[in-house]
Amino acid sequence: MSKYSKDVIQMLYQYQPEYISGQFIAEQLSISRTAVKKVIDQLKIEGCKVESINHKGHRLIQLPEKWYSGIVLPMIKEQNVFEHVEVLETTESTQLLAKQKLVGNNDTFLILSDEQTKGKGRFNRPWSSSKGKGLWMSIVLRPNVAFDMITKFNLFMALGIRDAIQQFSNEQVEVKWPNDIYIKGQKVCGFLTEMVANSDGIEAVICGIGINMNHLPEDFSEDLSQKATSVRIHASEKVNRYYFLQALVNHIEQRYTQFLNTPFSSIREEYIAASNIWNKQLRFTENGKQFFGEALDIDNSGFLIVIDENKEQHCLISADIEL
Ligand code: BT5
Repeated sequence: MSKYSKDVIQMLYQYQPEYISGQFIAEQLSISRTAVKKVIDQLKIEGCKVESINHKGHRLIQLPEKWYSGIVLPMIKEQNVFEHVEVLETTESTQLLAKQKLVGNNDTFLILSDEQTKGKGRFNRPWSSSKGKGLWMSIVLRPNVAFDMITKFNLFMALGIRDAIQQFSNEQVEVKWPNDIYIKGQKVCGFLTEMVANSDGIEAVICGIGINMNHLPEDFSEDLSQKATSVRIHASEKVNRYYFLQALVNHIEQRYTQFLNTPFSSIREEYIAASNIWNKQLRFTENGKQFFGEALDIDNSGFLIVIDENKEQHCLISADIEL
């Protein structure tokens, strides 16, 4: 990728649907018109829909499929949640990178990668993050709250992610307490929340979100094919990842504000209604121990109340649940 492609695509994005001349781009970036033409030709080869008309100039007629930081940055900056954004073609894990990048500063930021080579779920389980198909990202926020608020944060994020997916899905999108989002019994998204805290409270919350976006059933590996789904499978058409990202950041911002200002009890009913764990026999794994039971309720603190086969009640803060 040319070192100017970020700037050129950013200008095309910011001026769309207007045309901008090669001369104007060249002047703004202090490069030659030939250099501008080269960059635009390259963007077209990469699949960007840029229309070029003599004496009018160039315009972006459709948001591309590929991630370009020149588009993600201005799009996300409009929403005021993150101070900076990093867009990568590939990385081991955005979560790992976010944890490295939060040290020594107090910034809020978002890291997005087109592919992860070592994506991780909870308890270090692998998270499949193939190139070009999904939304693999980590966000770092700095809520000025006590560290036991992390559970509550997770619950609000679940609804934010659910809201965004619901905007694109024709089927009902459900939350599987505490960390998964499902459509029709299959996992469309997994997320995890980690934190850095000291005795004064939380220094940073790192939330890693993995959403299967444009996968078709055959794109999943054999072990995932029965249990995973994508937004595309339940949407009317292929999902443009930029529009989805914009919606997601918007919903995250709303739920984050709600998290900072209201107790969990204010969304408890909504959370319960969005959950897919009621009235079924479930297998729970908590701290390595397994038992079968039924979920009864989620209390005002966000704990899951469960009754096991021996009629004993459990109050769970986190667990693995198999439907
Ligand atoms: C999660 O873990 O569901 C949290 C996943 C978080 C992934 C994001 S992507 C961006 C950021 N960077 C990272 O490295 N991670 C975060 P858990 O509840 O442990 O679920 C993991 C299990 O889900 C695996 O054991 C598989 O069975 C299944 N799985 C793996 N990849 C999947 C996929 N793409 N779609 C659906 N299920 C998947």
